[in-house]
Amino acid sequence: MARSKIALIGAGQIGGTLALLAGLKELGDIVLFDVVEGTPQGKALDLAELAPVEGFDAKLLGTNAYEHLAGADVVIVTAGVPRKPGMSRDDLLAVNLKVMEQAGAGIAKYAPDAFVICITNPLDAMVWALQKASGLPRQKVVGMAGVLDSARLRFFLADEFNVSVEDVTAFVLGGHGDSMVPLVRYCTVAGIPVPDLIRIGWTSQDRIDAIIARTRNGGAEVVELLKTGSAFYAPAASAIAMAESYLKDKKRVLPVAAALSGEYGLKDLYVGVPAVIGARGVERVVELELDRGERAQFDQSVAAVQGLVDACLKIAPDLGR
Ligand code: A3D
Repeated sequence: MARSKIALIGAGQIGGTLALLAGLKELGDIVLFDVVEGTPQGKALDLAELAPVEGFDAKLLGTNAYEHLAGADVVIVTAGVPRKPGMSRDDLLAVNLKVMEQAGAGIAKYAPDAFVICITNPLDAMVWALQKASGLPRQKVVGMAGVLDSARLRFFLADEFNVSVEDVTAFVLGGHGDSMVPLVRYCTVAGIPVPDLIRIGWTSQDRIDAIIARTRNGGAEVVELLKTGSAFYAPAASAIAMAESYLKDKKRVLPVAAALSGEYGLKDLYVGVPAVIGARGVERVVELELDRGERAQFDQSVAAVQGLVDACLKIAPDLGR
């Protein structure tokens, strides 16, 4: 059986880490694409030279040409620019929207059968734009945010309870960042819901509230420490978990930004929801009943996502057609 092919559009901090993890997990051959000359080529060569040490077989190619995406099974998009001083969120949105249009056209031409994972921010709007620009089926284009947000929450909870991260599950809904909706009643330690652990005195509601606030602020906390750039190890690992579930048809249930078609009363919008990721892409969205408070938070999160999509439509009205 031929090896799978994983194409990475954007060979920056996350792109390089994605290539490393895909290699270590032997997910397939890897193409690193970037507009900067030398960066993808240098990273691909460095990683090819790491392969004998780690003992994995993969072809690694660095390129500035979209044609090398040809036949990719998975495409992960991190291309774009981060916010610079003096730049508003909307300025960033306009710049990265153009990048999504280019990436979408490249994917449509060379890798129309791929499963596409978007990581570029502002995530929920960029994945929407990427799907529109590529014209790929909606179940084959997803955004990575929830796996990362819930991994952060899992880490904080494991630390709080002094238990293995493996035994902690966490659950987040909604858009990425400030407006995410963590559902504490669905966070568990070995199947025991966190509210039960509060009741038996393992922690307090105040401490859980502080953990939720820290999770919402998780990206900013890393940015403040790094001073240049944003988190890249955990975001890359999160996208690789999604790619692996698709390539191996694992059917993992992961929180992803998925295109909704009526679920949660929403249409034509990408929002973070739990979904089954298998060989057909997003195979099923889990639609939960939310209580009043959760629904209010979810609606607020959806409104923030809708605002970003509206801003995209103002800049590029054609995407709406
Ligand atoms: P960075 O290291 O700057 O890499 C981005 C790469 O994109 C650079 O190598 C650029 O040269 C390249 N690039 C710019 N324009 C183009 C283009 N038109 N075509 C191809 N490549 C291009 O950033 P990073 O890897 O740290 O982060 C990448 C993106 O992920 C950013 O938008 C971050 O905000 C975002 N991010 C999202 C999350 C989520 O959880 C959603 C987490 C962390 C980062």
